Amino acid sequence: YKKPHYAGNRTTMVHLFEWKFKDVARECELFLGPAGYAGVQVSPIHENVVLPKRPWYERYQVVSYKMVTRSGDENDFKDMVSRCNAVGVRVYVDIIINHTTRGDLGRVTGSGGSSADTANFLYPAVPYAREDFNEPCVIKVKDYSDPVKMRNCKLFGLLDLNLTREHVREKIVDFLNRAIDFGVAGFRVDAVKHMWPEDLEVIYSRLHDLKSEVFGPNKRPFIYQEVISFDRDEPLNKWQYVHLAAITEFVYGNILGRCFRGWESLKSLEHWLENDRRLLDSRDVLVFVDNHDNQRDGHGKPDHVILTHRDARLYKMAVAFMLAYPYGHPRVMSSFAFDDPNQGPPTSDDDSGEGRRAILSPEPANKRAMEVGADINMCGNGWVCEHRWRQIYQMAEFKNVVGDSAVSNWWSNGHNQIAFSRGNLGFIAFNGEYGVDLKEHLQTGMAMGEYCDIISGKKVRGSSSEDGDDDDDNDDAPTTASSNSKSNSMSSYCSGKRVKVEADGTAYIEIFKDESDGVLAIHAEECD
Ligand code: LM2
Ligand code: CA
Repeated sequence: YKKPHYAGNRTTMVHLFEWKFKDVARECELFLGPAGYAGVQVSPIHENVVLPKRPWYERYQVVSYKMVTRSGDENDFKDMVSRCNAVGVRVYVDIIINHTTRGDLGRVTGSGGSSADTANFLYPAVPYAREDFNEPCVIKVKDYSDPVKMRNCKLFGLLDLNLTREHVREKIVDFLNRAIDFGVAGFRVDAVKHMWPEDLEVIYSRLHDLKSEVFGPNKRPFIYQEVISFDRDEPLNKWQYVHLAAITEFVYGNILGRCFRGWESLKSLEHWLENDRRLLDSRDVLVFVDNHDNQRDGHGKPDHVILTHRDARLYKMAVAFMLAYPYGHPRVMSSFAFDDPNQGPPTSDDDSGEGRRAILSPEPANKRAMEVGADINMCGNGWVCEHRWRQIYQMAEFKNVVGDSAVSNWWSNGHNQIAFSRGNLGFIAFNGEYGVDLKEHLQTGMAMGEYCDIISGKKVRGSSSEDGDDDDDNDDAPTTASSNSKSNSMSSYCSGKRVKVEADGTAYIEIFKDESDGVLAIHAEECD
């Protein structure tokens, strides 16, 4: 359950938080696939309670396992999964199996029109009734060390399912297997600390193999369990679940936040990830700089450690580090902007139904204009789309190119300027000093040649909209950024800094203190 089953050399997934499935499908074809992203995590797909003002978190309150949400219905979901798979982008679903809705909501209606009587534990569309839930009790802060209360009481007042019951297990497993049979590659499991490992083990073991037409025979789903856990001495911790499947590693974003905010030196990153005993093994974890929860916790708090798109310059540096240094399976966050941390996505704020779509409105006349090479950042309407930032998507490509080559040629100025290579395939340098330039001759480990920095710019290849478009409409698969030999042969230039690597592998590297980005990166596929 720890393999993500990415296609080809791909390595990085994106969380398209609250996107509509129609938009996700289009994003797979027009951007994620061509950019070399490996996967997409989508918001929960089961029917949820409809709450006043439509906060984002209503999707964490389950009414039934009908696949109808504001992201779309079952057909939209199914269509999205096959279209993303067709362009080599895998789909992972956020699943809420610990609970249903709050119990004090009375009679409610779900996003698919089903009703529930929460006071009486009745969810006829599943169906669930009183006996499917644990005895009501509420988890208080002081209970965080009590395994029984943590697993059997209500988290935030959310009615707690009794996962030891065969009926409950069946309903959950059927739901997950429907998603697997549509072609998803795995799941993010919500609130894992609040469930017994033994129950999860039974549920995972009953899942179907992944769809063999897409993944080949006998492949198990990728499962990454959300366990917010920082240390071994916590009574409930990630070591109690890591034998089952992968874990979302929350220590990681804290470390990168501390270092890139300057609370610790960047130099200390040289051995930190190998030596910190709070971290799980690289093969066991999903890593991220921020997620949909902790990007909200820090709202308005200047001492918050987690970096988000709001601290754009530092954020891009931290994400670049995540994608350059080999540790875990990285996930890039793609957010919508908010003033109120409860506020729902731009999609939900108008009653016309469509809402403000993330991108691509109006429909581009020429699909090819949307391709990576065009460097068009089309997101708007309140959608941040970090995954489309050049510095981020080109680092996802960097990670694909360097593969599993080792870290070498580590350099630092003793403080906050660092650099390292990934074999002879990639090299990256960071200037995390305030008010100090980085100007150094450094060993890049790379072959002689002139490289184009993928942070300050990109290799611009002959404009795709002008190449006499006879693009065959039957050919839906977009050309990928690295295999587009047609445009490689056309005139191309580097829109960013050039880095000249000498015969001995050294290069003169400059990152000035006032540059918009404090990082520079080159890899073997962006070379003249
Ligand atoms: C998670 N992981 O374990 C999700 O990542 C997190 O986003 C979910 O909480 C949580 N578990 C439950 O699935 C979110 C949100 C909560 C929200 C719940 C339920 O972060 O704030 O709780 O979804 O919708 C909200 C209110 C909370 C209130 C609760 C019950 O924010 O104040 O509790 O509803 O009304 C009194
Ligand atoms: Ca529970």
